[in-house]
Amino acid sequence: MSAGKSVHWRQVEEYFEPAYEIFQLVLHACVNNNISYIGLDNIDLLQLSKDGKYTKSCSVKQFSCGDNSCISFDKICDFRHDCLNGQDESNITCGSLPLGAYCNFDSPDWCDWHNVKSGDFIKDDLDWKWHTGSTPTQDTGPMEDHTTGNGHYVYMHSSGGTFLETTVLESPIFDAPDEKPGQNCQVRFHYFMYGGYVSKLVLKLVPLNDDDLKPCEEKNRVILFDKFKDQGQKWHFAAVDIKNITKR
Ligand SMILES: [Ca+2]
Ligand SMILES: [Ca+2]
Repeated sequence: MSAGKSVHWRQVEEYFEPAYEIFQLVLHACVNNNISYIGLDNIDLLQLSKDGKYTKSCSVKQFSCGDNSCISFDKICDFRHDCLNGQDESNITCGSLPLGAYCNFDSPDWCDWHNVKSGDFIKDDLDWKWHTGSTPTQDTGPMEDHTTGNGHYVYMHSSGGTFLETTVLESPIFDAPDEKPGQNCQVRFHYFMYGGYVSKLVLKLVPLNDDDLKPCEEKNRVILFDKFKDQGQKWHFAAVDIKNITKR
């Protein structure tokens, strides 16, 4: 480009109505001499929504935030605002989830998760505690919850107890998703394991008897996740697929 001419990017918007269900777009570029350049960047394909506004067309594996942006489905209802407008965590998007399936231990408190007492198939010596701020014993537990830093979380305290003490936190009963076999569920959570006495954290799937909803025996429970020993003084993220649970 010769001196004195301004050089800048231009934004172009073209409107069209595709006549086919499957289509491509091609951009042909020609330059008329050897000192011309054409650059391309930030190509966006939008679609006309029912309210007459152009919105971003997201892929089948993406969630539309409704503001011309898309996020992956695994960022929906994970307590983080990935859409600028917060649509991924809104009541419209997450409000239909069953209590206990979207739980930050802030509102409502335990979301139907509860402490278990020792029973036929379970040994339970201690209790989970609902808490905010740092744990009572200095330098062992979280300093704050993972959601906002000001909210609640639950913890169990293992130091000072007898060897191999156990405490169990149990979810409410969930219905299997009404989807095709092979489309797995996933459970995601944050955990904090710090301190010399912490030994083990295990997440299990407990199939229930169809007739009386009694939990199955220990041998038929499925270990989805397990972690041993000190994992450092920080919250960790876990995402675990739950396979082969669908309505019959
Ligand atoms: Ca999110
Ligand atoms: Ca929380």
